[in-house]
Amino acid sequence: MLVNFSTHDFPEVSAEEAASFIENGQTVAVGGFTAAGSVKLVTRSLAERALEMHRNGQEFRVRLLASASTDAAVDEVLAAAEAISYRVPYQGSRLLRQQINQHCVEFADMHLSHMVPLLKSGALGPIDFAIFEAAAISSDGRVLLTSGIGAIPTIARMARRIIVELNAYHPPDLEGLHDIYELDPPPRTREVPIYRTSDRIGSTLMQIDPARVVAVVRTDIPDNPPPLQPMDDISRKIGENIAQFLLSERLAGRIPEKFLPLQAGVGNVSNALMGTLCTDSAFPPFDMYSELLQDTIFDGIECGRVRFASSSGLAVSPAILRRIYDHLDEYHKKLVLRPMEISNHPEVIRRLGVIGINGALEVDLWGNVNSTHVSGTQLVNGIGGSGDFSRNCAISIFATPSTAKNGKISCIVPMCSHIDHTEHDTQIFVTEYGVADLRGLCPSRRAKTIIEKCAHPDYRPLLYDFLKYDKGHIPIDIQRAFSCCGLKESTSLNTIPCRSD
Ligand code: 0RQ
Repeated sequence: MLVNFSTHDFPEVSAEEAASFIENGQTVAVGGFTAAGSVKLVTRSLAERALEMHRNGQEFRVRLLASASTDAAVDEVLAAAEAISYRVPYQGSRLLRQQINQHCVEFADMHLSHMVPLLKSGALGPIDFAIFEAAAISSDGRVLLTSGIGAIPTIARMARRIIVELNAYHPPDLEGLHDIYELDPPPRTREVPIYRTSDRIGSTLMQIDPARVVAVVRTDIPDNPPPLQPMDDISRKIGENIAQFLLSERLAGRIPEKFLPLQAGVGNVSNALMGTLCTDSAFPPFDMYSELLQDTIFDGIECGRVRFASSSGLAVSPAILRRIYDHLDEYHKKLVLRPMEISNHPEVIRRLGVIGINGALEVDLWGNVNSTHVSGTQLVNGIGGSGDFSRNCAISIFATPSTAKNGKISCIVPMCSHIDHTEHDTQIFVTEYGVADLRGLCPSRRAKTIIEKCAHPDYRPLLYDFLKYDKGHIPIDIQRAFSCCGLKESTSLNTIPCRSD
């Protein structure tokens, strides 16, 4: 067990004092992965400091680096104080999204697997402060991390100064759950020796330079991710369609008897469909090799359907996190938390033959996917790790309801208004209507298959109409795809009213 933290080892200060060290224009890198293990206190004080300085007519904004989305206490609170000038690589806050879409905050949308290599290369600039959460820290700089890891090992090593939120909510017997491993930069990068989901290759504690710890702030606040919607009929049907498809792949010998590890993306649909896979009695037990784990996976672990889960964060509700912490003895055998450099590493995803299941805003007839920008312009969250998995996994699935906004928008469109995942990186599409398996199909066959298997019946005639054009390998009338029905604002089928309303 880690040597207990002693107040004599590091300067123990209030959140206000810690925030007062940070200057306008500095680069602050925060730890955690989604709300899991996110910073919760110092950023609130930083926002208050920004507001105070703005009231006095002074500039105060920081460049904010994170691993993924964060607790509301980071993105939402700092955005409300107009204290963010720049942000990478992924976000999930409503307010920050608005500021990004209004050009008030510069945001670079990035594959999560690119974040750590870019940090190490120096391309994102120096880091003035790393702020991250710990369950314990020893005087020689050994750190027990909490429920989310993300890029913490790298930002803690690179930052000039470190602020630690020592959060007593996370129990000391978390020790053993983490597998901390950092890769050397090129050309010295070695292989990542993970051959099974449960392999551990690093250390259970993170080592930092204790001399750079300028503040320790005590807290006892639990993680508090935004609540997910309860499972609805559409998500249940999508989950059933995925389960049936994967079972038929196994029957055909394309998935081994013992199955392949699964990855599941972020959001309501993903949480719901994993709930279906975890409760479908016909579905065999499986492993998760994912970047985050949402609530329903833990029902699967507890009933034995999920054998082992590897992730960079526990993106779960407070009730599920409590359940995990109350049964840590059991979870130590079934769960590992890794840095995002490893959870999202293309080499491991490819080697393990992961089945990737991610969400989409819209999918086009040729197999391109838009996961990030409504109508091609308005950012929702970001690409996150969806591309890391879809591009490198053995079977790539994109799942979406066939329509959005109460049926007023088709999620199957003639051509995506923004493309995150190209036709070359996608294979299988699933909606509540069925499964379109595009592997090995030419563009025309892809288009017919997607309409037939996945589009909402109300939209099928409109979509079939686009197939009348027959010029070129990808036979799409680009002019019409982006300006159909004379709607000047239209960038895709999204804006064509389908029903009488
Ligand atoms: O809007 O929130 O206003 O109701 O988009 O849509 O159907 O609830 O789906 O929560 O599963 O999220 C692609 C955003 C789907 C997610 C996306 C509107 C819809 C709703 C959400 P409201 P749903 P989900 C691992 C991998 C990229 C990152 C990723 C995502 C809102 O899956 O961010 O996968 N993926 N990371 O009404 C206009 C359309 C729409 C639409 C849906 N065609 N046009 N609005 N919506 N389709 C995690 C990490 O990387 C950390």
